[in-house]
Amino acid sequence: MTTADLFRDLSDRPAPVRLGDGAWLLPRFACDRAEALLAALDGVLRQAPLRHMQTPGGHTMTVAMSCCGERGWHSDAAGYRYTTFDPHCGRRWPPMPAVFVELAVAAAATAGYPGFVPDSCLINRYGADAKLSPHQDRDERDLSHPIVSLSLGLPARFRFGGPRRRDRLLRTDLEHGDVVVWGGASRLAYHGVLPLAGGRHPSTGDCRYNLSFRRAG
Ligand code: MD3
Ligand code: FE
Repeated sequence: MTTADLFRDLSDRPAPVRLGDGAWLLPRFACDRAEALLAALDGVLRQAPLRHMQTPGGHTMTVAMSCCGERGWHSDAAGYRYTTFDPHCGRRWPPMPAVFVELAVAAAATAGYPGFVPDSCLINRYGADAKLSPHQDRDERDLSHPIVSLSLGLPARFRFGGPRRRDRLLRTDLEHGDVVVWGGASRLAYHGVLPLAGGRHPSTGDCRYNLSFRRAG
């Protein structure tokens, strides 16, 4: 490796940015693996197609979702829960690709969570105007495990606050290859995504993907 390669590798991966207590943004952490991650994602989505789930309140989510791993997150009129079978087809969720597990384990360790191994990956696809209203993630059995979130494609206007709904929301953009690790006191932070702005990304076209790696069981 030449000095120029070293310099480029360093500047390609800026230092972690602390977003909150226990929450770290790892800018472009996944950029060098993005094409392998997207190829693996394609394989998962052929087995478990994206779908617009129903909220318990009877609304249809604007974000299209699917899952892989031992457990998958599901929402319908009966509520939110993790399942070991895809309700859409009755088969197990597709296995989590090794490149997903490796990315999640490496990001968690970099952010100070060395024991983290995901058993679930929730896949969110944002088309034009898709959004996610502020919410907490608390359907996982043991909330001491962090959540590792990977953004691919078009940028998101992401918002996060504190453990109470009334806590002020801060805004940050999440871009292609960015990884955020949410643990500690930030694990129960309210967070959401503003409607996706239009545009085209060379790797994903007109959409954004978010993959969130969880230890659900
Ligand atoms: C902060 N997804 O799927 S990922 C979700 O961009 C979700 O699709 C968003 O919120 C997305 O539940 C945001 C970032 C994220 C994920 C989990 C968190 C932030 C979090 C859990 C606790 C605090
Ligand atoms: Fe969430």
